[in-house]
Amino acid sequence: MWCKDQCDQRSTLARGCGDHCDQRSALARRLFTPKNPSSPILLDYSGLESVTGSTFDPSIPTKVIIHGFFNSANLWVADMKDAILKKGDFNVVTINWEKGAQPPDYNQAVANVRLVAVQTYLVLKEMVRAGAKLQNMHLIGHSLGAHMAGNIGKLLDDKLGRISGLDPADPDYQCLPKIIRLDETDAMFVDVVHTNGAPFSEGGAGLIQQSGHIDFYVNGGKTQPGCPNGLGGAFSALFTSGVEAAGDAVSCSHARSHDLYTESILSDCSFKAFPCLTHEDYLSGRCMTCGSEGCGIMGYHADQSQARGSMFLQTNGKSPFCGHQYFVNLTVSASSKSTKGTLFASLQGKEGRSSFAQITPKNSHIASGGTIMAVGAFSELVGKISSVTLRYEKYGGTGFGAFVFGAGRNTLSIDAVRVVAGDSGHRYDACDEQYVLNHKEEVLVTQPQPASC
Ligand SMILES: [Ca+2]
Repeated sequence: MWCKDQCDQRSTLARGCGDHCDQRSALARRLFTPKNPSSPILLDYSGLESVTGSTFDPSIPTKVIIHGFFNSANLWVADMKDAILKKGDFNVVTINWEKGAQPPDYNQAVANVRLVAVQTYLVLKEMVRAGAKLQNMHLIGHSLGAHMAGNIGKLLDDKLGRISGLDPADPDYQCLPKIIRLDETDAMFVDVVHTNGAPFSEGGAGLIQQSGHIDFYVNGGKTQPGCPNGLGGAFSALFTSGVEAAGDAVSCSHARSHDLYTESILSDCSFKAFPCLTHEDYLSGRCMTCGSEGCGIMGYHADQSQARGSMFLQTNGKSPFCGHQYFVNLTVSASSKSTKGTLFASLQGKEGRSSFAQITPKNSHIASGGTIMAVGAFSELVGKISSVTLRYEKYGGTGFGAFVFGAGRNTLSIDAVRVVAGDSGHRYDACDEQYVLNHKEEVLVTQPQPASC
């Protein structure tokens, strides 16, 4: 086992044979700095020289990136490292514990988390001896790596500057004491991004419970748009595209957390998130103001906001994920029969027009006389809204040829449209006429006079 492959932890520390152990276990702490942005220097915990003899600069902040189960520091970790070094002058350490995080033995990987945490802690201590400050250190961990960051923070007496937990792993951690899992006591500021907190039986891999000073529930925090749905989606991928695609399907929502975080580092779009108690409340438009607590900023820039607590935001299903939050409320005509399909909207205003954003889940049930409430992520801010363009795409049904079942209707009629901008609180209403949406046709919704709806 990997744990046994490692030198015994106590004797290792006593002998100071960290380098030797690392070689045997393929564990690597790779240091990148502005002086060596692409050629890593390996750090060990055998003494101060490992740090002082490297390009490590104690006067600039340090970022440590930690991957999770069935992963390595060669994948998204490398992309995040590049984005951070593009952002500014930092020491970036990537922790590669690939061999200890290998499937199928998840429980062994959980045990290894504690071991790698101790070894990483020892390296950070050497950095402090070299003159670095704990408050300038920021650990970013995905899945099991998030809990490892929490363990390291605890070993450093909770004096770390910041931990960002990216969809902290759920299996073996849910409801465990805070000392074992990532929580808000592990650093001076702990921000958590939830993307795959659905139940494990439905393909969820992340914790849904609040774990930081600020928790971001992206698209509700359970599953992500653009990802196959849970285990059903994985089985479907298995039969249609093979084992690798099935693995991607399972991890898609879980992996979205680090994709979002990496995008947030250099994006001009702010990933603004609104304080709210539940996703249902958020989608029903009850939380489109920042209130007294203030709005959060999901991702790398979370520390630029004073907001705390549970925050919600919607994103796009593919990169660029970030969008401006607009609440859209549509009243379906009672004369329009129930159907199944997807609705999109584009906004026009004084400052321009937005691209189309999907405002209902794909192939939703749309009830006759019902209300559709959603928050969409729009790519552009448009200023005061002057019109809205709607597009309806009916569900094509299942089957083929003459044997297609469950398809949506060709037409959907809407009686009223309301849009509320999350950034300004500005409201747009239109309700003077019935808007008839034919399949895939764009319909412009205007209201020449102020609406009384
Ligand atoms: Ca903890």
